[in-house]
Amino acid sequence: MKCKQYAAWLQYDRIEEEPIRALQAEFFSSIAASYESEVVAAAVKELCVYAKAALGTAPNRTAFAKQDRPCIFLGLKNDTDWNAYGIAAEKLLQLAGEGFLLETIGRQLYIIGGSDRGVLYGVFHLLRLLQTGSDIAALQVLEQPANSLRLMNQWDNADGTIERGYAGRSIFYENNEIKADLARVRDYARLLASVGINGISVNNVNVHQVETSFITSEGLPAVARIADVFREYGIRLLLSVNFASPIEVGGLSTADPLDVQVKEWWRKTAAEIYRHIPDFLGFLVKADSEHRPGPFTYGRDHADGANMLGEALEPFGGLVIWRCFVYNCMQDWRDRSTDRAKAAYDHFQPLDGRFHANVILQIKNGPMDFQVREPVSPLFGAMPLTNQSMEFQITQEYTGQQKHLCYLVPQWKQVLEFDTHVNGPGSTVKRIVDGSLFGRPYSGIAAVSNIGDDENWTGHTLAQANLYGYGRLIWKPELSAEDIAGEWIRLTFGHDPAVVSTVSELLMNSWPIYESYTAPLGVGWMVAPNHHYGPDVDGYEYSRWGTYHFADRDGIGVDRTVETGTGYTAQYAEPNAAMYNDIRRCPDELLLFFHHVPYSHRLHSGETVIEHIYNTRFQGAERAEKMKEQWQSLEGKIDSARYEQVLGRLTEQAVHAKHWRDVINTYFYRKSGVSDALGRLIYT
Ligand code: GCV
Repeated sequence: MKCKQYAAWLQYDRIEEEPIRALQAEFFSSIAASYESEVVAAAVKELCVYAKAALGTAPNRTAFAKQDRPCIFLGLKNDTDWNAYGIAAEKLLQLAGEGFLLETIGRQLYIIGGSDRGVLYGVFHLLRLLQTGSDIAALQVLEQPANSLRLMNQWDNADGTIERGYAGRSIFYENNEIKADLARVRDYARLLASVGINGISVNNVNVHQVETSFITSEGLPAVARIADVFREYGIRLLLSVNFASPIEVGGLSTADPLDVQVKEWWRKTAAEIYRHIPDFLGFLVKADSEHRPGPFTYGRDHADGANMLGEALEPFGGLVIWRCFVYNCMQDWRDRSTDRAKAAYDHFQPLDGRFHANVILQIKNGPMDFQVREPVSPLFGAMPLTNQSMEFQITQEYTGQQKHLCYLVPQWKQVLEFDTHVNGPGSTVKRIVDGSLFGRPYSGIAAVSNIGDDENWTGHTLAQANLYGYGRLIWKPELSAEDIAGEWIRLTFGHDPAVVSTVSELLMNSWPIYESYTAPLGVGWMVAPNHHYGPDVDGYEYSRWGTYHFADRDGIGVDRTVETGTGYTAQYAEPNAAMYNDIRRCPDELLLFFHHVPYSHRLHSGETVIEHIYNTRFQGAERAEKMKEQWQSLEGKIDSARYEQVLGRLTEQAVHAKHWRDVINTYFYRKSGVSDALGRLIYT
């Protein structure tokens, strides 16, 4: 029996209200499927798991035929004359691909998918509805996912470590091998499918030696075992590949993308991959970034590199997902003209129109690197002739490493809603990454996973909300962060109103609270080098990474204006360019990202910058302490294992927030010499 932490949001708690349980049990008395496949089998199995746990019943599998008895019917849009069962033709017309229809007619429930994945998503949605209070006798739901690619990126290494992982070791690998027992991977696939994820890359984008050989005939049989497990849940496999593979495992002397032998090597490699994994989704590539090999070595550009791989995968329908996280990581801090934020746009925008149809550029949400606050990357929408996808980071590298609570759905939501204006008003990021703004054939969203082999998957039990929320948001970006939180809480902890409202408040306040005691006003970093946990204001100030705040005795911030700064603001379309460029109109929360200002500069909020720094650090630490107390009010309402686990994390957060407060306040007091107007304790 797996524990509650492990079950995450698939608790399937027994329905206690007798009439509701009896009604659901009636529907669940039999299941009939008009289509058989591995994925439909997973859907049926899920219904049975729910029936056993929540209703205490075991459904009969019956032959698919019209009948008068209560029944759940599963099938594909095109495999049955659904009109004959009473389903309206116009509804079926709206159904496509991975969408689903849930409809109750009398005592029969229909789950119809545009494909077998659609059926599976329909089942998980049904179970979500039943557990959050919907009436099974009155269901009328039609859903289509907004994004066609809904991807998870693992940064797992074959040695069992996870780059930027905060929840234990890899569930995929140990001792440089793929684990013999993939039961936990299957459980992960089930969790991912339950929120609509349909593709996963299973190795770190920094592809080291062992993982480079995953694409060889020796490596592929083991990788195919992972693909087999994910396939059961409709999830297709991607691999991160090493651009220098032709040299490292192919015996060639070059990886030049225009070299005939190199092209041939990749073509043969692609054929070999598809022999082992016929539904392989494609390659994820980090090239010419942070010392990873790439086309620059041969005087070629990113289009040359990506297209060469695109051509190799094309005959098999595979995709190349090429990351835009490309910048100079050997910068000289003395050089004020180079701006890391400009790099992705500078490298990629001029290549618009040159990428093959099966190449997608994967762009991090911000121009720097997953900070607690960044503007949206100006590359979104700046390449109308190119497929673009979003990269979010669920793993909390810069947002408290799953020791601090930081519910990230509100941040992602803000990014997706951002209006780039690239094609006039309404050119939101969500319409760029779902492909609709420019009619792109491939598009979608990926995120770096936050799971490991910790019993609760995510280190901090409440960080499960980020994994859940990511899937739900990218399926339907119209959902609010609060609604997603509410769903997750009910599914995870049940319906006690005190639990629902307290946990919701904790989640919804957590991002602003985390921001309020860490780096201020969008300036970023101020974390300890390498591991990135905890404050070190100058930790990166004189380093080669291009991540500076430029604080001196008079002021702080990065001048990215056109007139006196790096000119980064010009990468945005109007009116965003002018808004960010104008110190009077730049939003407070991003002020220091765009402008270097004196500490006495007055924000729209009415506070000066130094007052804001002190005030928010004091408030942030206090609010972190309060979060712990709020959680303590739930003692006895949540099982002790999860209660204690979260309490431990919130206790650590409260202590650590004070450390952040004091380090930042003292730093700025020492730099500026400005005392706190309210006379609070700042260490000198
Ligand atoms: C996988 C940041 C992280 C690195 C990560 C890199 C990337 O720099 O600190 O660990 O490497 O981003 O996204 O490629």
